[in-house]
Amino acid sequence: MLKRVLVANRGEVALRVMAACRELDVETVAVCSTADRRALHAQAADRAVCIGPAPAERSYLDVAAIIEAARLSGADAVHPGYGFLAESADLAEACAARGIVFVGPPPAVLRLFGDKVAARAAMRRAGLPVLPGAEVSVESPAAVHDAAQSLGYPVIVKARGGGGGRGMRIVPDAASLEPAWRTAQREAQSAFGDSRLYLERYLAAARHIEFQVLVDGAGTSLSLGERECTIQRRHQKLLEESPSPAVDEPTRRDLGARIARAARAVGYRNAGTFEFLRDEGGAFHFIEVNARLQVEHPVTEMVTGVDIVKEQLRIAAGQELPGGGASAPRGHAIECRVNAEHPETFRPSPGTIAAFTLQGGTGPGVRIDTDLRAGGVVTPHYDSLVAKVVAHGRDRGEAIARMRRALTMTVIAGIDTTIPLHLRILSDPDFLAGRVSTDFLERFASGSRAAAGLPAGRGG
Ligand code: MV4
Repeated sequence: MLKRVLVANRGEVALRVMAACRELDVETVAVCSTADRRALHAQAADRAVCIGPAPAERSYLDVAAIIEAARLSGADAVHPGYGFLAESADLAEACAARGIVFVGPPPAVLRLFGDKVAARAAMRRAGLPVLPGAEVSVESPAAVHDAAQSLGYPVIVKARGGGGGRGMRIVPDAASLEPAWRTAQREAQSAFGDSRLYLERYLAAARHIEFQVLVDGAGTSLSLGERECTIQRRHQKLLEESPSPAVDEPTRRDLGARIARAARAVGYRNAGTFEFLRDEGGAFHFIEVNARLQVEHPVTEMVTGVDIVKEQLRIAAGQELPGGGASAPRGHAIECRVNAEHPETFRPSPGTIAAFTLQGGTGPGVRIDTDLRAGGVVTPHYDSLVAKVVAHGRDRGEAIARMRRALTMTVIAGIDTTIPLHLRILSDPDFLAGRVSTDFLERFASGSRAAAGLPAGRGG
């Protein structure tokens, strides 16, 4: 096994990785910025190294600082969590050059899936049904128009070096193409340092469904089924569940096996998520790969019983997965992301936690992953996710009932959180019937804004 793992992250995910390390008797090293000296993750590790000032570019995103902290602390592995450097081929390469194990895919795989156009081409060659799109980054306006025309409107413009929905622009018609293209190009340049774009046909009323897979160093894979992640606001997921109400067991087995084959074909190792859109006719279309642990991994853990982070560490240490290939879901799990945000306007709400209770976790089937504590501070410097409440039940109805119990019995005072929004979603008739599509929150939020006397349209 690994001896000492440096956790190159903060917040709840840093604690989650440390929990897996403790179970495996692996020592932990935290890194923190000066803004996080008193953060729980820095105190929960066997030791902590301060790696720079509050801005993430100078701390959690600084590859050289992470490598130096690993060297200083004698860590033999780095787990990047999610976000920050989780999909950084540069970090994975820097680790390899120092003989440090990177807990994630090899650098070449990170580079492949970091380029969304190359990823689409590779996955089509590997036999996955890829959403129709323009595979080449088009330079001239005329060529862009031609590509969009042949795909058929509406189309969507995405950043080739992006992912996760940042820098995306929906284009309803030819007249909107050029302004959308220019805006997306600017956004992509500032967000990813890469202004290259690509086009896809836009699926308006789809469901966002992603498949979790593990692959060990010998190429043995384990398919862990899917997560339904359709309820998103501005491409930030709010609530996820597993299994998806829109996937039956034959589809799960078939797609899971094809994804595992495609992953092996490109030398994939460790944990990965393959994102698909399911259209109204029930067809699945590949869109991208997340080559990392994901925020919503707990719903998969709840229904499969597999500890994904422990498996990541085992795989990184050269251990093999058990055979069997796939794991069918047991019951149903839902995750609500609790963000330090106003539940109607989504304005960030940093501050000091005046009170915090975990009584929502009383009773079976509930898991709360969080770095909150009474007296703790939510800083404005980083992502606003402060807790994940996950509920498991024998079926979707029981999972929903347990989630409502858990959210009602969880008190977070001193900051605004998205808990009230979750409670409303959990009693929405469409949600209860499993009738969700990508326009769910737009419709839902505009209704609730009207009810709250706020103008319709963009929040914030
Ligand atoms: C799309 C799409 C429709 N058509 N791509 C959002 C996150 C990113 N990983 C992929 N996303 C989408 N890509 C095509 N070609 C719909 C989404 C999408 C979405 C879009 C608008 C509002 C809510 C959404 C929720 C999930 C997915």
